[in-house]
Amino acid sequence: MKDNMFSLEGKVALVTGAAYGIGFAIAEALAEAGAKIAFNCRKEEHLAAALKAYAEKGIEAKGYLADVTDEEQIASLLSAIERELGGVDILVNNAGVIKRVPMHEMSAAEFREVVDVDLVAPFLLSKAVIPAMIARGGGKIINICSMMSELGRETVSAYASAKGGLKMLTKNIAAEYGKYNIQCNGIGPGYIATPQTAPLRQKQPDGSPHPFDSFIVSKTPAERWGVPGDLKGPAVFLASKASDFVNGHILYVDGGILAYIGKQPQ
Ligand code: NAP
Ligand code: GCO
Repeated sequence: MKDNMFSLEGKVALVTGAAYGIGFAIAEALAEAGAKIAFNCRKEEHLAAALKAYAEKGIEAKGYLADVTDEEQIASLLSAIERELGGVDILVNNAGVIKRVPMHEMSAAEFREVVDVDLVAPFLLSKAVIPAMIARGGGKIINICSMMSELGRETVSAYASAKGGLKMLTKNIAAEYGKYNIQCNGIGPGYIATPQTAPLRQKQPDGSPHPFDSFIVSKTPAERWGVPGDLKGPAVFLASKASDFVNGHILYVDGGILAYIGKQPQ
C-alpha cells in the first residue's frame, strides 16, 4: 500500500508494563506495523518471560526493569532506550494496577499507590518524553484509560479516580502540545481477559461462572469479554499518521458497554 498511513517503520515505541496482558498485545501490534519496541516492568521473572514471548513472535523487543512511579528509574529507562533504539516517538502509558477495596476500608497509602501508578506515572513519562518529541517535530502519546474513566462501581474508588484523571490528563496534553504536532489520545478498554481481571472471572467451586463474569457479559452487547488482541488495531491507528488530526480523544474499545443499559429481562 503506497504511503501506508498505518506504517510505523522507523519509529521507536515504549509500551510501559508490557510484559504481558494488554501492553504485550499493543507492543506486538506496533511491532507488526514496523515500530522498534521497548517495554518495561518491575519484576525480573516477568521480564525474562516476556523477552522469550516476544522472541517467539519474532519481535526483537528491548526489555527493561523500571518502576514507572520512580523518576530516576524513568530517566535511566529513557536514556537506555535512546542509546539502544533512539528517541521515543510513541509512548503508550499502559502500566497499571488496581486495588478492589470498599472505599471506607481503603487506607490513604493504598489509594495513593494506585493513583501513583495509574495517573502520576503517565504524567512523569509524558513530561519526560515531550521535550524530545518537540525537538523531533512531533510524537504520539497513548494513555490506557478504562470504563472507569467514565463509570464507577463498588470497591474501585482509587482506580476510577486515577483513570478519570488520566482521561483529563490526556485531553490536557493534547491541548497544551498539539501545536508541536504531538497527538495525545486514550484507549479505553472494556472488560478484557488478562491477569488483572482474572479474579473477576474465576469459576465458582461448582464450576459455574463467577457472578461478575455473567454480569459483564450481560452488560456487553458483544456478549463476551474482550481479549488483548481486540486492542491491537486501535493502538496502531492512534500510533500512526492515520490519526494525525485526532487529539484528546478517548477511543473506547468495549464491545459497546458504554452504549448499553444492559440486557433487558427476557
Ligand atoms: P495486568 O495484566 O495487571 O498487567 C499490568 C502490567 O503492568 C504488568 O506487566 C506489570 O508488570 C506492569 N506494572 C504494574 N505496575 C508497574 C509499575 N509500577 N512499573 C512498571 N510496570 C508496572 O494489566 P492489564 O489488564 O494488561 O492492564 C493493562 C492496562 O490496561 C492497565 O493500565 C489497566 O488499568 C488497563 N485496563 C485494563 C482492563 C482490563 O479489563 N484488563 C480494562 C481497561 C483498562 P510488573 O508487575 O512486573 O511490574
Ligand atoms: C474492575 C475491573 C475493571 C477493568 C477495566 C474496565 O475491577 O472493575 O478490573 O476496572 O480492569 O478498567 O475498563
